[in-house]
Amino acid sequence: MTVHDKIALTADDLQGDISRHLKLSIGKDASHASLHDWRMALSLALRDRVVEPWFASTRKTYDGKHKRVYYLSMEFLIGRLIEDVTINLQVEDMAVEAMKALGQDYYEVVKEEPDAALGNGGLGRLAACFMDSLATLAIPAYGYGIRYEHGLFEQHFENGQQTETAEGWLAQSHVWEFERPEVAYKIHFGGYVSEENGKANWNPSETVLASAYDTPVVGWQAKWANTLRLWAAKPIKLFDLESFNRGDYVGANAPERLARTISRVLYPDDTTTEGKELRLKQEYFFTSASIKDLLRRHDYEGYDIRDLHDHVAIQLNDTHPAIAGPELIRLLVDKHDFSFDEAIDMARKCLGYTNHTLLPEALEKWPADLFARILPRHYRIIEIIQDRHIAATGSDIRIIEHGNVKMGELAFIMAHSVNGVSALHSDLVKETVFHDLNAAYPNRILNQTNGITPRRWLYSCNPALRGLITDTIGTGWESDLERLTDLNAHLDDASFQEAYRAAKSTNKDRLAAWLQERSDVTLDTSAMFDIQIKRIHEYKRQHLNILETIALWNDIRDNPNGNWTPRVKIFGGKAAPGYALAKSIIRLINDVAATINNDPITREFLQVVYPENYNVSMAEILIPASDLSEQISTAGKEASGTGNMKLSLNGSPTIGTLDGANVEIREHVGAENFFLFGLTAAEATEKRKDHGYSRRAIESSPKLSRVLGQIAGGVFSNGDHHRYSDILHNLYEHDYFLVSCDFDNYFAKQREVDAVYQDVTRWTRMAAANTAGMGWFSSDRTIRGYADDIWGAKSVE
Ligand code: B1N
Repeated sequence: MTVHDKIALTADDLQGDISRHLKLSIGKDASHASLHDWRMALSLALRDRVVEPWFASTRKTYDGKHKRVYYLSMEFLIGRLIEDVTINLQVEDMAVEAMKALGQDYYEVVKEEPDAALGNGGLGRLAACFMDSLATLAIPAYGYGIRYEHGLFEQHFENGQQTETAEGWLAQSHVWEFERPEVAYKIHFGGYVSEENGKANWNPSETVLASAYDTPVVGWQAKWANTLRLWAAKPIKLFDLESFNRGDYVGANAPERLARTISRVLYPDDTTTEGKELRLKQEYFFTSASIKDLLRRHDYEGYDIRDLHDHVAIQLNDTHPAIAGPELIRLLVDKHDFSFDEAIDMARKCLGYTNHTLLPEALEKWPADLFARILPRHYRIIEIIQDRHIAATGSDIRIIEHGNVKMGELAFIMAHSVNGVSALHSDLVKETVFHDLNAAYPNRILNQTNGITPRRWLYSCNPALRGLITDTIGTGWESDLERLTDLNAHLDDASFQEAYRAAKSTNKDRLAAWLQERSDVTLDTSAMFDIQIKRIHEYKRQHLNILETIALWNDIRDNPNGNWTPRVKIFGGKAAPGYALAKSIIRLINDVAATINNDPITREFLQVVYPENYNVSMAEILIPASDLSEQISTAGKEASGTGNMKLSLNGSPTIGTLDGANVEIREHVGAENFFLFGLTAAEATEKRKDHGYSRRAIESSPKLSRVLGQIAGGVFSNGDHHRYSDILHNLYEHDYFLVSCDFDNYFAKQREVDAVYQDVTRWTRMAAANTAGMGWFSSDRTIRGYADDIWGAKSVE
């Protein structure tokens, strides 16, 4: 049976469905319909076809008594859904044809869809890729998160400086979701705990309702569909009539305002945490609702609460939902008569914890007084968890220490499995942050190297390369990505190489056209497209890249008739609104771009572009068009990276450090197809002990000294000598991220890149070898790892 039989669809059917939805669901006549109306109608017609596989999956899970995975995440960065669904249903051609028959351009309609930007970066996008793979592998699963009214802010540049405005994806209705007014839980905060007959009784001071919205997530070829259940906060009573009658019209709306702030906005901090009360409330809000929901399902299906672990695996995406442990214990003890030991034991059997970063500013901790005030019962439970942990292991690691509740320690102690997200990162997890807990609980720490879904990050975003791959090795690779190694037999084949270049050039043209339309910038598509796209952060070292760009500019100006390799340096990414140094780096990139792009001497060799508001949809255009992938973080700081995987898979060799998953990418694509530079993690640690290292490194590098002198001299700031004193001061005085120490090595490696790029055959081989070698990085492989090693969950055949 083909996927089309399964979902009973022809282009005619689809056209009929779209027309019907336009009329009956949207209430518009075709002659008056806007692009937005057409998008709604198309989305609804597609959604209809997801419902059958979705119901069937739920039925099979129920009938087969299969274990379910619950993936708890503060962030799900899903992006657009129309293409995702057409591709998984394999109806793209049909959708194009149906829309054409209706006088519409499918691709224009697709572009009208706003990104669901319910995440900051890698952590949120990983959750979205995992949802795709769970559905593709037919593993029964729920994603649980928050239905933020405002996703990640929109970024604008004003005079090169980042400004932010609120994002408003929910201003329009989100057609993919189903509201579930009947699925709602009361979530409590504050108050005090009393005791009655030896039983604790939490008397909260504040209560909101968590109300469910479900989006079906359909897997490859519609074999299976799971649910992404997002919680919206609502008031338990909509309106305070008493206040209203007293004439207090503002006060009458207070319950609503209070409740809605909880799911109002996504915190825009990537790899940092601010100990803010609202954030703690958000975390408890969605975690508690999710735990209550899974317990209700367990009960509804008639299972014994004592068998919970046979039916439920809960994965904590970082520590943000770490309150899941205490919450589950609370419910088992206070509502289901478990003893504390039994409850702790049960919770541990159900819970797994994924660590995503070692950066100290990201390790969540809450002031104990704040925590105890918001969650008094949980605070007490955490003390008990801590006591039992110390008694059982003799460890001197505490969860509550120096007036803080440390969520990493809590998550570690409460989980049966703790994993890092790349081989290097998992080793560092054992050696550093969780060194002592690793000794107390040997073998608890595992590795599960991240992955990406090839459906979105190759098949969907890169039709040109998709076509070539299928022509060369046949189909099947979409859900068995390691089959890409079959491409290895063709790497030296001239006609394959030519077709590979043609695909890349199609994608570069597409990017150029997009940029022209968007910001009237013209790109030289014969130049190397050198791309760094990710959040702006000192550890990711966008400043290393822009400093190297200035040094290259200097060299070209010194010798304009040299054999230069034309390059376009492309940056994309947002800075957290409160991260001043990251914002300075953005401004510097934009200032340097303005100077370099206006230099007639270097114009044919060097261009710098930085399109504003980088997001998932932009990534889908940039990644397939990239020639060179910049993965230049200070070794030991990037837990994994996933953009590195997307770029390499799409035929863009990496210039990078031995950091995160770069290490494994290099092993898979071959060292000869990877441009390695920089200190290793161990060398970086050593270097930092070497007092005054940055000043010495700068002084011994004529190129870097010159560049920093130019910045200080106001070359890129209209003579303003102070504009970048923060960056300069940082580089000279601290340079914790070792930009100065890696600079010369990076510059030299870039010149090697230049030389190889001029050898077209060699470069094409290298790019294609990257595609061929990246199959292992499918998130299908990652999810199999979690399912086997952590969840004990199985694919439903
Ligand atoms: O998680 C990604 C990794 O590929 C990246 O290397 C890593 O930096 C990223 C607090 C985070 N780690 N920590 C966060 C995000 C939001 C927040 O509020 C921390 N993100 C990562 C996937 O494993």
